[in-house]
Parts: sequence; C-alpha cells; structure tokens
Amino acid sequence: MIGDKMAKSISQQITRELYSAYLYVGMSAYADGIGLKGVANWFFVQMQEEMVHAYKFYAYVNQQGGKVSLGGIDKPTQDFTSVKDAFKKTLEHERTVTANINQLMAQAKEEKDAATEILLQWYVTEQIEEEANPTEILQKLNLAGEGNGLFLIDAELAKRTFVVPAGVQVGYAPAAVA
Ligand code: OFO
Repeated sequence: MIGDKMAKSISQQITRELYSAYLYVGMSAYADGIGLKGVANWFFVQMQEEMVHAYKFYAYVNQQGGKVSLGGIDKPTQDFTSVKDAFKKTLEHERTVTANINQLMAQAKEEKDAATEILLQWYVTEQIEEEANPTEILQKLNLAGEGNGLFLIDAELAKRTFVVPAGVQVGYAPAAVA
C-alpha cells in the first residue's frame, strides 16, 4: 500500500526519468550528427538506463496499489557547443536528479514509508554512479583535449553496453521490483 501523496511524487519522478531518457537520446543524436559514434553509443545506453529508472518506479507504484499519473515531458535542449558541453550538461542534470531522489527520500522518511525508503536506496546508490560517470569522462576530455584525444575517448565510449540491472525485469511485469 502506498499513500496518494507518495504515489504522486513518484509519478513526478517517473516523468523526470522519462525526460532524462529524452535528453540523452537528443545528446546521442547530436553525437551521431558530428560523426562520434562511440559518444552516441554512450548516450544511447544512458537513455536505456533512464528507461529502467522510470520502469522500476512504475512497477513499484503498481505493485503497491498506487496510481501512476504522468505529466508532460519538456523538449530537451539539443544545442551543444561541443562534446564537453554535452557531458557538462549531463553532470548538471544528474546533480538535479540526485536532489530529486534525496527529496523523495526525505518525504518517505517523513511519512514513515519504509517500503519506499528501501526502493529509494537503490536510486541513491545509482545516482553515485550517474554523477561519477560524466565526471570521469569530463576529466578525460580535459586531459585529452577535443582534438585527436577525442577519437580515443570516442573509441572507449563505443564499448559501453546496456545491461539490465539485477532484479529488474524489462517488459510488463508489475510484480518484478527488486
Ligand atoms: Fe540519470 O538517473 Fe535517472 O534520471
């Protein structure tokens, strides 16, 4: 059982996660457009991960007998001045998402909603990685510059693959929440 207020807050976060996916598919398209297929791959995998973030929340609300109410998804920016700019915007965005997750955790604690707290712990851990990944790429971009070094980074980012996280079943399965 989940309270209406919490179901509404998680629904808002589902919309935000879908926005994240939309933002990253736009970044992937930007990278494709300038011929950096590895960077495009990295952002495409990021988009897939965001869909999992949305799905995990969605399955949880359903499993807890709550109502999922979706909001509108804004048009994401597609104006990037460079690959570094896209990763800077990624890091900024992920910091905002971390703040959103922390806010949800504060609400769960206030409402003494232990089940939602347990769910949110997964997202708290996930956000550490979500901030660490673009930070590391930005460090490399700073070291390698945006000349030939960019091609090495592009080759590295081409290796990223999408892996469904343990306990998450992709597809319609509202009971599949780890
Ligand atoms: Fe990128 O973590 Fe979800 O939004």
